[in-house]
Amino acid sequence: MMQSKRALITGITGQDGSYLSELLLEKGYEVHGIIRRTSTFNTDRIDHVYVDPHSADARFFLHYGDLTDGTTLRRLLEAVKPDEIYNLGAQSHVRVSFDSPEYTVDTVGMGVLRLLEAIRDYQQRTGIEVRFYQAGSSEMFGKVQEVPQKETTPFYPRSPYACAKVYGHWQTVNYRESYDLFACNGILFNHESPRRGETFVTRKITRAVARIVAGKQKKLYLGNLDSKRDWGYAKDYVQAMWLMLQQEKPDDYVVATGETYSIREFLEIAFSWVNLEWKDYVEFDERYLRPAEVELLIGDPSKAKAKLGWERSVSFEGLVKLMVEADLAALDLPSPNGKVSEQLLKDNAYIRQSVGS
Ligand code: NDP
Ligand code: GDR
Repeated sequence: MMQSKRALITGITGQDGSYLSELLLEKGYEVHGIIRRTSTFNTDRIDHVYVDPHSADARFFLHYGDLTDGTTLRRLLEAVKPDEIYNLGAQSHVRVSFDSPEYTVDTVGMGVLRLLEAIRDYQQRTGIEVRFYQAGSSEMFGKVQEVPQKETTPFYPRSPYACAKVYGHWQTVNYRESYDLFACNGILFNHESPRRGETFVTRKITRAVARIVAGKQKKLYLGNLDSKRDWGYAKDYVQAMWLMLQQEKPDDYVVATGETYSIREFLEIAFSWVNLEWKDYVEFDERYLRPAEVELLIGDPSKAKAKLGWERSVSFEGLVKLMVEADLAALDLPSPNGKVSEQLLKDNAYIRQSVGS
């Protein structure tokens, strides 16, 4: 019988980690994830795929570790012996990276180096190839140099987070070229879902819409409404990560929709889906402004389309509605068109738990 492939995922408890786990389990992988020890449970997004590791057919395993702790990363690599590593772990909030720059850079930048060093030693000693995916970001493009942004567009990072991602990007390229590692950078533009963290602007808006409808919230405080983002659906984007590691040669890819919209446009669609006018509810709070802002992101996904055969499956409007509906369903409110799809309820398993608590 063919041995199933083994994957090791950092950031498995995050939005992307949860969708990637589902995808790899569907494909027959044995999935190992690194989680951080926390005083309360932080596994809501993956509880539905968790099975007791004692059961004979268990293919999903969690291990304690941290990207700031290189010794543990090495030990886990030796113990798990993965075919593929997906490095999704990060302090991923851009605004927060201005408040905690050292920690952010240690996790987002140095964390990549720690993993690459561990892989390099492991591969040289055992001769076993470990394929590596680095979760790069459109934030690396930062201040506009070229539109749309593609793989060859120069980086101009505008936050501690983005600077650290640029560092991780170039170390990944450098280890590929220096030590012949199968290492890929995905340069992913914003991707959202019902499992998106509650403090990112899209989820903050869709969650507020549902709470306003439910009478649980009166106002929504936001910062800059003029910035524009290229927003896609997270479930589509984890497919691209996997595809990158299945190619003959390692390479770097932009993953994006090729469309851009402002926060205002997001607000417009989200509120009008429940027949509300966003201007009646949204207030400005300067606390949500950033010392330096990324004004415009729009990606060119043609390389990912041509080489990986990757395409998005959900439009911008479809994404906004899907997120609003999921947040309505989480509060047991009906969808404006009277029914909520089964897939949406499945995606909603996570937010049903977190919203009520
Ligand atoms: P999330 O913020 O939802 O998840 C981040 C994950 O990283 C969580 O599992 C978190 O664990 C974990 N983590 C945080 N700090 C550490 C640490 N020190 N050591 C180990 N793990 C840690 O992010 P997303 O799922 O949205 O994003 C996944 C990756 O893709 C990130 O690297 C992000 O920067 C990058 N990215 C995301 C984009 C997006 O639009 N979503 C776009 C481009 C790149 P815990 O649950 O314990 O906090
Ligand atoms: P971003 O996402 O910074 O693009 O990073 P976020 O949703 O935080 O901000 C998008 C834009 O919205 C503006 N904004 C606000 N943002 C937040 N979070 N909260 C607010 O109240 C608010 N008001 C306005 C921001 O100024 C910004 O212009 C995300 C993260 O997932 C990164 O990890 C990832 O690398 C990039 O996407 C691609």
